[in-house]
Amino acid sequence: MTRSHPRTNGLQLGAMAGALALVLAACSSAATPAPTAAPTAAPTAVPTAAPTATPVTGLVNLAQDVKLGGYLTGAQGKSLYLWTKDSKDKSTASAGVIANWPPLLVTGSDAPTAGTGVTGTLATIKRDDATTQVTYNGIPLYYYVKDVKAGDFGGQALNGTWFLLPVGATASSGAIKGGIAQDTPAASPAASPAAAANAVTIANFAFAPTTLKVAVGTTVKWTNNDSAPHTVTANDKSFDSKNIDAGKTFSQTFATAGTFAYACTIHPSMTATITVGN
Ligand SMILES: [Cu+2]
Repeated sequence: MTRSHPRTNGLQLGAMAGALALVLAACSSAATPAPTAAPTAAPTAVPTAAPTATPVTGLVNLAQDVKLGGYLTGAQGKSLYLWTKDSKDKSTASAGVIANWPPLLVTGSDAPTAGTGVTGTLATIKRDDATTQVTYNGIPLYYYVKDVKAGDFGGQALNGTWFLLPVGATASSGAIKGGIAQDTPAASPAASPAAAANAVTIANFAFAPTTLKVAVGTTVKWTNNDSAPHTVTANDKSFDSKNIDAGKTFSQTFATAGTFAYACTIHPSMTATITVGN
């Protein structure tokens, strides 16, 4: 029993501690300020991609597309094009044209620079507006205004006059040659083997034949012989193949009479018509 005292004291201390705890608890619960929402880190202005220090003007590089192969690119990997209406070392693109097809320019005394894999001759020509345009093997180079990033080549085969350039494209005797799919003339109907009456071939960024007349109920079959994908898309949206990859086909049965104009959504200059009659 000699330990009863300390034990009693212990209980008393315990009770006191308990009371104190209650007071503290009451006190603290009253005093604790409502938790303020942790301040979210003040949004520090995220620096937009810092422009690369002095951009190299007139840098010509090489990009690869699984379908089209290698083609020349300029700033930020954007596609470069030739224009078949130009001639060797001579741009004929007016101000109206270059509004959509900005020339690849260099400024001051800069010389164009070839990136890895770009063999051939880079040089410059003076434009009528006194700017200096880069040429590749004598071919004036342009961007397409609707291409916004690397890998875009919406200008390919546009109007049948603008083409991407592979390494090795040349201008000779004044003529611009060697663009991707430029120099293979569209198969003339006479030269191609008698096509089935319900078949359309897609080659060299064109439909052949461009007009086809079929009976109601006919299934027309398109075959993409190009290395690039194309679509068969009705102007009235009554049919749409979506992308037809290289070597693939698309079939559409025409159950009602009428004339159906269609185009490739990727290359709007590719147009043709199916006439369905009895
Ligand atoms: Cu197309």
